[in-house]
Amino acid sequence: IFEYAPAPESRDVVDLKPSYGLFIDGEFVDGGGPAFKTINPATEESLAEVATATSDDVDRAVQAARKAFGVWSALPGAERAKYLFRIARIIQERARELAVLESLDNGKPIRESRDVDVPLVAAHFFYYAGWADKLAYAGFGRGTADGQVPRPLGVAGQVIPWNFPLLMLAWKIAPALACGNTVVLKPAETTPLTALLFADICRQAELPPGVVNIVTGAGETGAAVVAHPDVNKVAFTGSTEVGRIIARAVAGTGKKLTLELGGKAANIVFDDAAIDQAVEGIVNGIFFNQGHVCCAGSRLLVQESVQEELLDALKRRLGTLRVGDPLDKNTDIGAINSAEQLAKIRQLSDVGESEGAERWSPACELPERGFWFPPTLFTGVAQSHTIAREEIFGPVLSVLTFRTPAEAVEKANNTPYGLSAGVWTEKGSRILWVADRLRAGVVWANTFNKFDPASPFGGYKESGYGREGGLHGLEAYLDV
Ligand code: TXE
Repeated sequence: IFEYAPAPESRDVVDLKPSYGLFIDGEFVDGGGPAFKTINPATEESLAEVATATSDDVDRAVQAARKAFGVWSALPGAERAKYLFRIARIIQERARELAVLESLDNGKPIRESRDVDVPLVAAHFFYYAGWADKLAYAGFGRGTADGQVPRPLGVAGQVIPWNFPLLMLAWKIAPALACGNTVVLKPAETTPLTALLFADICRQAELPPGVVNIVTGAGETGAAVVAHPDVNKVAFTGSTEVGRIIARAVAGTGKKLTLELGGKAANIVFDDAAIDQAVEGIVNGIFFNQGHVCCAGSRLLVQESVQEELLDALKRRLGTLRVGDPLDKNTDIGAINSAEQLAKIRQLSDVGESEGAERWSPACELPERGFWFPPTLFTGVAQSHTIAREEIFGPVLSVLTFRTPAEAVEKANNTPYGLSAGVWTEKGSRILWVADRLRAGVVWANTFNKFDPASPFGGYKESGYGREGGLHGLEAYLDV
């Protein structure tokens, strides 16, 4: 009687339309560019046609946001909070619809979109709703008594990637609105659908028109948002390469900029770690969301004396991972988001082999149609190997070893990135010693990929600058 019979989550909960427009000034409107298809990466079927915003469309969206800024920024914080709380509640009410649509468009397992992405999205709106009426007294100025007043920046242009379409939207939109800014957001071209569903939620919440505008399209649309002279703040999450282009485009314009770029995080396992627990953390670190995670623990640094034991346990665990239908509640690893990303993962894995690392995957059957990649381990990886240096952004783990804590820190920091890291040890003093020396924006101890809206997130070095989340996340959207 305790048998668990998983049923695929039904796509019927989603009311998919054949085509979607842009969301400007509270209305869905046509785009001037050619419509593009967004596909289900698990089946390669087209889900819908989506409009491309031209620079004229982006201009309309920015003008709508500019007009709305006057109204929105003048509202008392408590009034803005009401809208954000309302949005958070509607996200909870429509959680199933959001989770299924996210899994359809992105390929991630429903267990993740349902239990991680969507709850965190709601949590971000609740969290920043709570800040909206407290800014003046929270260190952003102490009201008018001493002349310090926190001010919103104006129109925020936000460009986000495809790996956490809804969550990245929440990280960007919730703090911006709490501070009194208005927004023009461009979702990634392979995952535009949940941003458009979010636009519908804004309408349902009766958010004043123009406060949130969603423009869909590819890189050109994103570039038009970034370049628009009436945009006061740019927030970008995506590749380091595009981050550089945006930093150049914004240089000298007076626009504020935050960048959240790539990563190559080390997950460091010491010989006194609880091995079973570390194995779970390693699996979560690199196979969560198919490894499409900027803070993924893509380099395993294991102390030499426990390497064999750990790798044996890890391989046994990888043998239990289920790869397949993202809507099946039993699935651990879903589809790779696009043909391009799959080609990149394949290419870098081939380079790993040709440079001399040893490749291993458990026996697993992959569906015929769609974009799939098995969980993959590379052992015998040297620091000079491409797969130890470049972000693969897929379910591929590179294993390196170390002997001393100092060597672990040296290797962990030997990367142009600095977004996150993990440490596994039973010694509290060692956690502090290592964490103090790691050049990473987040260090997890005996856990990995833990997120909390109250906790700032962001990188060192080529992983970008600025922080999102928590009190620090508000700084990006305020002047004092
Ligand atoms: O990223 P892009 P891609 C890494 C990851 C991945 C690689 C390439 O390694 O394999 O980047 O992914 C918009 N001006 N990350 O090509 O191009 C684009 O339309 C303004 C890490 O998908 O950076 C999309 O909305 N915008 C990352 C967004 O930028 C432009 C998450 C991101 O796409 C633009 C994603 C331009 N010139 C990929 N060109 C992370 N940090 O989590 C493109 N865009």
